[in-house]
Amino acid sequence: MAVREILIAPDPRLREVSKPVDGVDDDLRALMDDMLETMYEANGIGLAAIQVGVPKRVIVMDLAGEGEDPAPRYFVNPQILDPSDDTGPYQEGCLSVPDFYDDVERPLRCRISYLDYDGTAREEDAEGLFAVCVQHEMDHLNGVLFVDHLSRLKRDRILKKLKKEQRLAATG
Ligand code: QAP
Ligand code: CO
Repeated sequence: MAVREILIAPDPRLREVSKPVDGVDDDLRALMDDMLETMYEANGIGLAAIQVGVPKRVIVMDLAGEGEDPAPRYFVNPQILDPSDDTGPYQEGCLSVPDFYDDVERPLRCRISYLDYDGTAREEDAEGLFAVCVQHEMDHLNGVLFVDHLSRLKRDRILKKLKKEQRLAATG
């Protein structure tokens, strides 16, 4: 396993639409292992493959609270089925948008289908933080960031600040 570099917005690669995966093999499991290690090292709860520069429809997640046992989860070719009509706000962040957080309104519940770490097809109901996280990560697979759900003014401000930070970091 290895920690990979997380792409930071406005990196154009984060706008790519990720491609479905043929099936789950050892190479894909190695990618998922790296993604999980990268996510843990950055103190995240969810990570999409494109955030480490790999445009595949793969997500890892761990929603265990502090002091709880790790609960890694893997979603390959995930799909959202019948999102609820009722929506609610949740204060989101993103490892690719470091140190910015804001409320995003999304369906409160949905059903998801996906392949798991073994390649087994699964379906389950999502609500609460799980539903928020799945939808946030699914957005990444379509090149969408949580800041795209904010006003244009807020989004532009955040992306501009991130760009400037990276320019300053690069030039020392
Ligand atoms: C997406 O986000 C998410 O800025 C996952 O300094 C967020 O793991 C789903 C993080 C909220 C549901 C609710 C962000 C860590 C982690 C930061 C993350 C930071 C350190 C974000
Ligand atoms: Co994110």
